[in-house]
Amino acid sequence: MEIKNNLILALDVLSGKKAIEICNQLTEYIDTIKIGYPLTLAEGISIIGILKEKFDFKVICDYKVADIDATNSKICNQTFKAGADAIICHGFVGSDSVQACFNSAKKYDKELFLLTEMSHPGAKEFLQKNADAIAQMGVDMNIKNYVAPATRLDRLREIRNIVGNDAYIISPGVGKQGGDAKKTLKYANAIIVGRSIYESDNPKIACENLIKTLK
Ligand code: 3DU
Repeated sequence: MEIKNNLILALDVLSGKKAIEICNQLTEYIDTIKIGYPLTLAEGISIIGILKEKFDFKVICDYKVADIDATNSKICNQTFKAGADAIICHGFVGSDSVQACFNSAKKYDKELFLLTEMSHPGAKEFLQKNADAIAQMGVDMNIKNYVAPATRLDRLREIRNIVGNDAYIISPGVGKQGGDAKKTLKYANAIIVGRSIYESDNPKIACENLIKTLK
């Protein structure tokens, strides 16, 4: 996936109006957004098509799909039918569940991102212990796209080592969660940034300043 400025906007606002208002200010800098349950539950799945039509952005749906294979297929199919360019699934559920998501992405000619380790402190309790194995499972399955944390660069580096340089890693946790944008991009292909842009008094300036730090 080609991502402008290697920056994905996480748009966890709670109304379509607010989402559009923020996107309007950022079209110069951003061509890819990530939406998740906050905006989708507030507005319905049609928000994907609405944003795509208005902005021609790539939309990654962070639905962290984590169910049995049959249910995962339905979730992914519905998401791609609604216009998503990519979906994020959890890996801890195992290869059959992940394969169902991958098959759906292939059917719609869209992308799947496999979530390895999360960025928050709680990820150390359970997920971290299995993150390397989750990444290796992705490699064995021929998955090309991954999500790995900006908040623990040693872990991000290790996951990069496992998935290899040809894999595409997007990394959340920059800004509000403490991760550094430039350091993260040593190992990740793109950073995911939410609150430090959309909660800012001036999202355009916040975005512009962040991009300057990447140079
Ligand atoms: O912390 P921020 O506001 O910059 O947003 C980060 C986004 O990335 C947010 O949508 C969150 O749900 C998502 N995310 C993580 O923060 C950490 C993960 O491991 C995976 C997704």
